[in-house]
Amino acid sequence: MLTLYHYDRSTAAQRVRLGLEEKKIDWVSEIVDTAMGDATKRPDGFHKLNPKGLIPLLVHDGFALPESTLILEYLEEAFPDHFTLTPKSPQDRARMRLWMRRIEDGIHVASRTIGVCIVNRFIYKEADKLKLSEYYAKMRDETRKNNDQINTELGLESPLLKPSVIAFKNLFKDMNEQLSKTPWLAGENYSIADISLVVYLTRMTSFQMAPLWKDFTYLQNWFEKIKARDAYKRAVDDWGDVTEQRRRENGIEAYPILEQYWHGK
Ligand SMILES: N[C@@H](CCC(=O)N[C@@H](CS)C(=O)NCC(=O)O)C(=O)O
Repeated sequence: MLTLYHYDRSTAAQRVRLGLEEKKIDWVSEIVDTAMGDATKRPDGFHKLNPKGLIPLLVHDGFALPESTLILEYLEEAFPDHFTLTPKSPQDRARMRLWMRRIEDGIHVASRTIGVCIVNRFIYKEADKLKLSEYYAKMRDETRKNNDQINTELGLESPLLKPSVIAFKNLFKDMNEQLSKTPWLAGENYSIADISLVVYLTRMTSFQMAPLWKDFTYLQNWFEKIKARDAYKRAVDDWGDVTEQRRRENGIEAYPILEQYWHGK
């Protein structure tokens, strides 16, 4: 029995759903969506399973595991007879892990900054004030809390936004270069590295930022190839994104500033 606590548009949840769908593992869905600034959406005892209070959280036969990239690695090891998403050669495996390391080395935080500056700040401003202060009181990660507060207050003027946009420019450029040499990020095989990073293409595209990487043709072809997979449809498209319209509209408005930041101006 395998349960995933998650919600529709979370990039970290999309990544785990992609792994589950590619591997064709049966799973049960439990929605925990606190992202509108409402901590009451967590079921009782959730913090015992994941002290950070974040999703995704996997519970497999009573074993609770947070952290999306670790969940993907766990699924590889716990379900060895299913479709494999880990290459065989030690070099490709190391390259796969290097790509996944980028997420924890700043990309996930940069993605949150961009999201809060463009969309979540408006959601928080409309949220129930009492609920929002409870939400922040329960947020364990002080850096996340500080960043959220700066980004909510300053939006497109936040000093954290430009470095976040540049972090994506560097990531996408590096991915494009790798993909000019090999069909997948780790090498010859589709792996959890591709799954782990494709969700940021989905997210940044939802802000209508794609013209910024129009010259990264290898990256674009790779994205199209993954989007055409059945698993992507089931893991990403079918779950949708309740904030899709806001992402599109606010993204279009923010574009001129994002473009300046992208070019280091
Ligand atoms: N490092 C964690 C990050 C998890 C994370 O940031 N989860 C976000 C969604 S992408 C979340 O739970 N958001 C709820 C909230 O912000 O209230 C992972 O990879 O699983």
